[in-house]
Amino acid sequence: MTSLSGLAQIVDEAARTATPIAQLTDSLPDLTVDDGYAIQALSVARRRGRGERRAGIKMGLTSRAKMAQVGVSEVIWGRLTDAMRLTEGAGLNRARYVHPRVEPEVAYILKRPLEGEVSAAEALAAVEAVAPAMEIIDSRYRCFKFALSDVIADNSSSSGFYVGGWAPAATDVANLGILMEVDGRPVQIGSTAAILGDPIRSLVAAARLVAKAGERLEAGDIVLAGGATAAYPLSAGQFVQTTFQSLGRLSFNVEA
Ligand code: OOG
Ligand code: MG
Repeated sequence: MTSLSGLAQIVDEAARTATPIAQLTDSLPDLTVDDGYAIQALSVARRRGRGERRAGIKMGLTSRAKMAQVGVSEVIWGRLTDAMRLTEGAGLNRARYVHPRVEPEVAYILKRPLEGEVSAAEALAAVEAVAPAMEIIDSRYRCFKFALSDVIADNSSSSGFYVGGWAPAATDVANLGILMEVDGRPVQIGSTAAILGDPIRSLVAAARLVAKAGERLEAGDIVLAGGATAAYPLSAGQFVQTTFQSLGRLSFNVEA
């Protein structure tokens, strides 16, 4: 059997070179969720070896819309690096991705570490600020199709993220309207409440899941709470804008 580090090299190279690959479970149907997280950790270690720094974590499949879109119903997580952070106004380079999609999210930034079983109040007390965000997901698997252990191994499809202006941690983000538009046309309408009923629950889940891997959330970490709506496919030439009630608006152009 191919070693976990061999599999980490496969998913990392696919991401680095924007080359689609077969699902790992096609040839390794017994690949477990734990294997998936081990591959993810090894593949992100390769990124660190190339100089990328920890930026935080992303939660995935925290809304029904997202679970239904990809046919996987488990909350998952992945690792964010500084190289994945995109600057508003800088545009998204389509050529760097296999088949990118965008989804509206909420971002938290922490002022204190969080670890293991915490309450929503404890999670909130560790938050420095909250912001509107958009995640660019890009499964490296052909046709964006995967099983649970595949997507986890592929760093839960994470590939980029935009964060808007930070608002005080006390801002109520439990149920804010979201409108995502492409070229002035609404493509997704939703609410932050779609994220586990309240995005703070995603932060609670993040602390628990990351602890299972023997790690913790650190001060300075950004935590993306997960897509509030289904993701929308991107192509060159589009202008994407998302408006979040109370939190504001963020946008980018997709460049060829
Ligand atoms: C998996 C990643 C899910 C989210 O916000 O739910 C995710 C995928 O949809 O490819 O990022
Ligand atoms: Mg996401």
